[in-house]
Amino acid sequence: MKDKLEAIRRKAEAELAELKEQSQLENFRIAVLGKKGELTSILKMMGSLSPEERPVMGQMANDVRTFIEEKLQEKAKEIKEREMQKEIESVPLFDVSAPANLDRGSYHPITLVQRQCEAVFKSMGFTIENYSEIVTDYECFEALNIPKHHPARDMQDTYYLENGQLLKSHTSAAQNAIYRKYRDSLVNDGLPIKAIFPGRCFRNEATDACHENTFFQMEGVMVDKNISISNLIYFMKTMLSEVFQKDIKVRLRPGFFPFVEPGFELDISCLICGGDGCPSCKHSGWLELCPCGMIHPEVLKAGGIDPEEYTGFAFGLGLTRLAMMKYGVKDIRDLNSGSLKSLAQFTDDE
Ligand code: FA5
Repeated sequence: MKDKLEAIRRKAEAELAELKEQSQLENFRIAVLGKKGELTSILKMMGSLSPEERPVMGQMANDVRTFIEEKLQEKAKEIKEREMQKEIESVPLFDVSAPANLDRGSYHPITLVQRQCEAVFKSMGFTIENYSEIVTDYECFEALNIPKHHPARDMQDTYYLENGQLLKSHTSAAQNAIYRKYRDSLVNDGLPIKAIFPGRCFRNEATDACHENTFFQMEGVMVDKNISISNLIYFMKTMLSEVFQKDIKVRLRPGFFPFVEPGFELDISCLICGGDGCPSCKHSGWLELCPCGMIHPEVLKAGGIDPEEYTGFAFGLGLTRLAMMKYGVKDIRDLNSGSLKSLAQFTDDE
């Protein structure tokens, strides 16, 4: 039995050295350590040993198991690091020193991702709406279940005009108008409301590598009978995989916004650092990209829609941050810099 255990240890070590993908590791674990695995089969023979031999062999079998488990963990770490490195290398980093073609104009990276997102949502039956940058307090806050003096207003300080209007702090400010525009076709003709509305937003806040005082968001809403969170997740995933043309790691965590219930934060793994942490993701490895949730009944009511009969989801995608991730722009402020030399690097994209 001692020889068999030693043979399993050596064979496992040699096989592990050859493995290259995560999926192969799981197959290996099952084949060696699983219920019907090689090591487990040997352990089943323990009963036939003499009482003196049993503890010695038991100890040896445990040592072999621990050895294989440790090697397996080392291998998993090595494969993960290699995959991350590959992912980082696949993102073309924004190189400010690269020679630029200034003979002809180019689309701004935000325009490029906005168009991509619009094309994806259009193909899924969404209409594209345009909305003013100057809005009323009612549109930006009150209609969204954020009354005067609500603490949620502190997160979205913006710039006010003398007549009491303001520069919109988020694209959600258009929600009420969209519900009112389409409520009749929803109620009378049974057509779902499916709309996206990209736009420039403004916030009176300090800037850093991932915050600007002027940035773009793209709001999306869908309202109909029986809309659920699964619909929301489906649309978000489809959009991200189309924009990045590959699988992107996302996580959903609870988030609070007075205009949705329940509310979520959808984060994507930072593509600048591959999830290790850098100034672009505030050293967390994740970038807050798209808060979302089920539209609050009060918000539907404010839009003239009966929340007893209809439900819906809403999301507020950070378009500027999406452009950063897509084009490997490390500092959000480069996007508003107006530097033709930097922006012209994207000329060939369209
Ligand atoms: C909102 O603005 C909500 N209106 C989003 C929403 C819509 C929630 C519908 C639920 C339903 P938030 O303040 O977190 O949420 O901003 C949304 C996204 O905009 C952020 O994830 C981020 O990607 C982007 N963003 C926010 N502030 C800035 C900023 N200062 N600079 C650049 N991007 C920003």
